[in-house]
Amino acid sequence: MNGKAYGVTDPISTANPTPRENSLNDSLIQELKNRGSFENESATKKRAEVLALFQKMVQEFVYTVSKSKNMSDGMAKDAGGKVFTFGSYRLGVYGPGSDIDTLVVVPKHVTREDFFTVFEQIIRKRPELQEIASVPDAFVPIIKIEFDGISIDLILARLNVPRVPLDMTLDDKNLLKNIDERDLRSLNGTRVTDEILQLVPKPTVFKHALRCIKLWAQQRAVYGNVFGFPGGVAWAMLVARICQLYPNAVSAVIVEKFFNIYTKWNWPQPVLLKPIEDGPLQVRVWNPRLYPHDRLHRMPVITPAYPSMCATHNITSSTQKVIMSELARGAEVMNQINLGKSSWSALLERHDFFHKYKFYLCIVAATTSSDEEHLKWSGLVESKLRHLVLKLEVTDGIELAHPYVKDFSDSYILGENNHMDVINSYGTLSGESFLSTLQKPESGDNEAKQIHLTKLFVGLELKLSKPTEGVKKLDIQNPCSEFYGVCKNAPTYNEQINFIQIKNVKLFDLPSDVYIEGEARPIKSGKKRK
Ligand code: 3AT
Ligand code: MN
Ligand code: MN
Repeated sequence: MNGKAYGVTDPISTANPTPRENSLNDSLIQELKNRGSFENESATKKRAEVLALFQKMVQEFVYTVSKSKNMSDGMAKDAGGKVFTFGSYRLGVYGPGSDIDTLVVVPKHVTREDFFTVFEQIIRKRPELQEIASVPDAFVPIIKIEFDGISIDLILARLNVPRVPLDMTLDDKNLLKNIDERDLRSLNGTRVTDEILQLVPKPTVFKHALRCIKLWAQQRAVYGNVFGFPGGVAWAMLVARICQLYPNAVSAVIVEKFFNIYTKWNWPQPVLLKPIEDGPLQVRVWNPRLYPHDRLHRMPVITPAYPSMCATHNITSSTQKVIMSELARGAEVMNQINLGKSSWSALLERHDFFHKYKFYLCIVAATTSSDEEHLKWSGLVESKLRHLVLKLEVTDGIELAHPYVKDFSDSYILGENNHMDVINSYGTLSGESFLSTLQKPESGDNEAKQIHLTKLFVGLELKLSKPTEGVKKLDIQNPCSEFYGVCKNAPTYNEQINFIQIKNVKLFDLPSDVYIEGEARPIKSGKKRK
């Protein structure tokens, strides 16, 4: 150890790894490799080259704008401009399919409009450009591109400084003073990931452990902020805290302690990587003593960079139960792995969401217009699903409302069919015979009238009713109509083209596409399945 203390408490153990732990760690890395978690060297080298090229392009951009504002050549060159990264690339946990999340930092005299005109033109001139989509009016304005086979997300932060030199860092919170809210939001991703990496004792140990936990969370369907589960940054902070507590451990041990510690964690005690700091802005910093709203967070995981926020405010009572039961399963499998009775692949086994409930709700969002319109509508419905879960979990007779973390989508040519017939059939096994008579549109097939559909699932666990109460029928009218209301209240909702429906689907009537290749459907039988 280098003597530096990490985190808000002393470490639990500073022990070095044993030979057994080292060999367990080797088998973990091998398992990650087998599952394609790592990208090959040449692809990784290419990412670095593309980023170096973008650094040059950003300097050209700042130079061009500076010159157009009558700066001298020397001043225009000194104005600088710098690219930073965040997301999985910055955290070192990217795989072959990952994008590069890139932050472009520019001095004050370069505007956001310049970004979407001058910089966009510089990108468009490059022969490596394959696709480009700009969304200047998004919450976080963004340019999304495909460049030389790599997806790149580009966002902008304009700082209140005259120059952005190459050795600039973003850790100084005074940089946040007197800047636009969009610039603040854009800076946040890089500031948080940079701090996380500063706050772990051994970055490589952290990265490999995080790869394992991310894979585990995805396989077990507990990954995804919109659905009420931790997202990438939250899982990263959860792993980082364990690294602080065991500064000399190998990744395999970090994973084991991760399950051990979080199954026993005294929630809602927050997970912190360092003490929460004050700062120069008029913004709220997470503080449950001051803000009643913050007291509602069930499993708070707090971002280290000022202004600290809770990255897990979306967790509900149901998703907390699901997360806790997955953590318990993880701890149990880790025990077995330690006894030599199980393997890493068992830890990373796929979830059984579409096998384990008797009743599901299928939420169908449909659009009888363009693909783009449907993307907006289905995205909206998806972002509101948590509200339905929150209403369901306080409904009489419901023990648990478990949202699934992925959507499923299809498009059909409507032809002479009524859109309601399609929507009514969508999302069940019994509806599939009708749907199979419809044609799927070819790409570029824009003329024929199409219907686009997206389905989401919530698994329901019902409360066992007491024998004295008799069988009550479950009434989910209210949560459903409130959910319809929330979705249809959105300014983008258009009743001519947007539709929403919630249906009850029993286990054996679940549609085929929720099962992956090689996964057998649940079969009705008198005998109990395991
Ligand atoms: P991949 O390896 O790229 O799949 P990732 O963790 O890098 O995993 P993303 O590229 O989707 O995931 O996101 C990177 C960060 O960008 C995470 C989050 O801080 C931010 N982000 C992603 N989507 C949104 C969004 N819709 N609005 C605001 N911030 C977002
Ligand atoms: Mn990414
Ligand atoms: Mn991205």
